[in-house]
Amino acid sequence: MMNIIVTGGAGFIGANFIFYMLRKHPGYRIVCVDKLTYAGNILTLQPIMKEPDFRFEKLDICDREGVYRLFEEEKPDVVVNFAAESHVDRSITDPSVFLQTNIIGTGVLMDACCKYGIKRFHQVSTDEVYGDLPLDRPDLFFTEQTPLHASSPYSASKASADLLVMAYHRTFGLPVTISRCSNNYGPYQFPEKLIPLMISNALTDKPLPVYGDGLNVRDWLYVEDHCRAIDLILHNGQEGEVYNVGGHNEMNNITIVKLICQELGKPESLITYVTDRKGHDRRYAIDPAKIHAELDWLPETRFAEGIRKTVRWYVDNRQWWEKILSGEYLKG
Ligand code: TDX
Repeated sequence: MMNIIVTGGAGFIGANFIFYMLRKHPGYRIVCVDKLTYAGNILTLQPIMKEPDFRFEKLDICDREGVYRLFEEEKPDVVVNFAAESHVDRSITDPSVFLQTNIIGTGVLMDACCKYGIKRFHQVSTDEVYGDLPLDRPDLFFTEQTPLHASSPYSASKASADLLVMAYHRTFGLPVTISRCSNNYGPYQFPEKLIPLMISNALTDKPLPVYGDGLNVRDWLYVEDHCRAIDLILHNGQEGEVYNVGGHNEMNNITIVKLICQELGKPESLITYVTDRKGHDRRYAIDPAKIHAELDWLPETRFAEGIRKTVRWYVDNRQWWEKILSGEYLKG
């Protein structure tokens, strides 16, 4: 039995994690904390809202009083922090909210953990904290020892939070773990990120905006594989450790966009090359050897299968993303 606070649980990975945990561990209690920013969608959680083992609390992780009150009420065993501003392009337009939520918010949560006691604080981080790798060195991968070298205000805020988490471990003995995942994809991803944006645009016959030459490489991870990795880390991971989660599944952007066109039977003439992102990272690639060796984790979903399932989900759940595009989802 565990009582788990999941922050950012109305967002993409957080919601998938909640569904995964409720399925996998009947009897566990999940308390979802979410500020419901543009990226949080309460409609995603509708099917579980009345479950006896689930509670939803609209709350900003920067709201110290609110967070402390919740800890007093719930006395959680574990906190998993998904709450973050996560879109690189938005961090280039306006970095300040990234610093606030991603760094200060993480600090508030850990202060609450120190004050009320916790068995584990898990920070969900990203491979972007390592910066990028060159395209002409396919032999190089990010390991947990790779120095932090963030490129965007977003990744710098996540790297800062990671440093803070390790500092709370060393200074206050907080039992922490960190996972650094590669690019996730799957159901419920907000249609501003590459894959859902391209699917929803293609389905509505809109242009498919590919940045620069489209040759940037990402290491794609099906969201459910990521959820399974976090579950393993919570149960068997070692305190004070960082685990990279990725799957030797590198693809460049243009290949993915063409695959989506093919899958949907849409013409490649929808593809439009647009101005490159500022400071655009060339390649991310994770070496997942540590989590494989220590926790016996490997990704199970091959990209061909995962992308097919994801495209199918967006086709079958059109109203989910149409309500986002129309803004209706913000009304709840
Ligand atoms: O319209 C687009 N056109 C395009 O070519 C968008 C939105 C993206 N891209 C490119 C930029 C990247 O090379 O696609 C690639 C993926 O872009 P994003 O989906 O924005 O993801 P990325 O920048 O790689 O960051 C993601 O992975 C790491 C998440 O957004 C982060 O939150 C996570 O930490």
